[in-house]
Amino acid sequence: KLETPYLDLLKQIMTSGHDKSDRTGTGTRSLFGAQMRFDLAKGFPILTTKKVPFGLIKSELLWFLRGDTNIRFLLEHHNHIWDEWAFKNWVESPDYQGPDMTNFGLRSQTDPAFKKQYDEQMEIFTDKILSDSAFSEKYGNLGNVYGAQWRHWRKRSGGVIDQLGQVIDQINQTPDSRRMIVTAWNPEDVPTSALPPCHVLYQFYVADGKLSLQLYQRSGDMFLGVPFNIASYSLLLSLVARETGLQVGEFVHTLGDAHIYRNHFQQVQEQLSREVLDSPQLWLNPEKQKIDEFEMKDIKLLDYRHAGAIKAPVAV
Ligand code: DHF
Ligand code: TMP
Repeated sequence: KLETPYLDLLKQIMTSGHDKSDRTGTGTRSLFGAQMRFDLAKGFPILTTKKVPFGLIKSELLWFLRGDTNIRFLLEHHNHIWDEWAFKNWVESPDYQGPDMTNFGLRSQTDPAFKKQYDEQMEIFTDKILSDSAFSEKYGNLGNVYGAQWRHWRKRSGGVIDQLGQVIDQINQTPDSRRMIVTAWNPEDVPTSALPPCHVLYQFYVADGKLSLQLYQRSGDMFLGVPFNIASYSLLLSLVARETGLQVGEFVHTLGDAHIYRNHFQQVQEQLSREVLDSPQLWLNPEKQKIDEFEMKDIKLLDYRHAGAIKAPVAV
């Protein structure tokens, strides 16, 4: 089955990972240096052992491809996966006058009274991002995250580089090139970023008429983030293959610190006990050729069967 490398890595971390404290105070079990390979010719590697919300993956990738870094676009698509990181900038700003939100991520998991206040403040915040453009300009922006680095990396001399656009030109013109790289890691921006990039760098490779992509991810939340990352990069690979007229090859996922948060252990056990199903197929509107032309309705999964969602708290 297509998702076996993922399930094997979960097991390996559970049995031989190092117990380690982490920035969020949650605690993890982790391994350093791991690789999973997915042959996209065999299907689309979205997990079947739990429901992975593909709509959220599509809108997040379209957001990156637009070069957008403001959560307003995500909220317009009912996508809340980046809310906490924008909210953090807001509640730490002098303009915020509401109840104290220090350490909201952990406190909202243990203190029901606080969680109520937090949910209220979050709703006020996201409503305001949608309704007030001046506010969203200031507090909806996550800084120079993926979209900015991929599509308009700032040059020292002024002007910008469209890294992804340039790499697509290279795939078309010099497919044997070993330099087809897009990097999101900009050391100058790391200190001011809401969350320094987790998926740091990716490289394309062409052989036998097939396009492959390898991602280097410095830090992987195996239960929550990584299933999204696998689907998201597999979709990116499929879109770039469409634009360049190549078949899809492999998605190679290389991880630095691959970890399972302690408060996800139970969910992981549940997931590993489930039956693995056949993966779905990806459908891309045949009338669309360029990555910038795709909209939500042009991207679909055919026959996505899964064993149902498993909820887990995200460490902020
Ligand atoms: N921080 C941490 N600690 N882990 C992450 O995976 C992570 N991911 C980020 C930003 N910061 C992060 C961006 N991607 C979810 C998935 C991906 C993601 C952020 C959040 C998530 O919560 N997924 C839930 C359901 C989401 C929903 O239905 O709204 C899931 O069950 O997959
Ligand atoms: P860190 O910056 O301290 O490594 O924390 C980031 C956390 O978010 C870490 O658990 C990895 C996780 N993460 C993913 O797994 N995938 C993602 O796409 C993102 C943005 C974060």
